[in-house]
Amino acid sequence: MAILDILSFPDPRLRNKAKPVARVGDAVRRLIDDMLETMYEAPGIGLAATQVNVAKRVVVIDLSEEKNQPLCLVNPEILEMDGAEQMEEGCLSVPGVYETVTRANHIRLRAFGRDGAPFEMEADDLLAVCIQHELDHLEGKLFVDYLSSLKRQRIRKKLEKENRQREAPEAGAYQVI
Ligand code: GNR
Ligand code: NI
Repeated sequence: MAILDILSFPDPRLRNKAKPVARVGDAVRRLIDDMLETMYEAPGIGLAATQVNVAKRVVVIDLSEEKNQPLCLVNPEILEMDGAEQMEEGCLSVPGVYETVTRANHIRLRAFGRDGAPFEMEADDLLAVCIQHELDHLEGKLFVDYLSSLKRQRIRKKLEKENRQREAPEAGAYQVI
């Protein structure tokens, strides 16, 4: 298992469109396990492969308090969406930013699991929102795309500065990690 690096907005690699997984073999299972470890460590309630710079249609989610109910979605497809709900969203790729987004509050979904078996499920509220947020990542879409361009521009400037700081800390300035 390994903790993977999470890309930060506005990294252009977050705009890559993920490709379907042909077969759930050892490499995909390893990716899923590394993504789960990375998500739990962050911590977050979901993670899409796009965020760790892997262009495959793989998502992990865990909404449980105890972080012991992982949900793995390979090649997920939304079959139905219903209703609307506003929720404050955050994203591990847009750290420190929380904004309200409107999404469907009920969905039906088909996907393959970690065992490679297909399944269908229904999801409501936070789980439905989280699944839509993760599926957007697989399309190269971020929750900030639902905000006004002015807000997005402000967020971009703030994170560009933070990303620069993180990549090249000023000479003489100790970085506490
Ligand atoms: O940890 C996360 N919390 C969250 C809260 C509201 C709506 C969506 C999310 S997903 C996010 C983790 C993440 O960035 N997944 O891509
Ligand atoms: Ni996200």
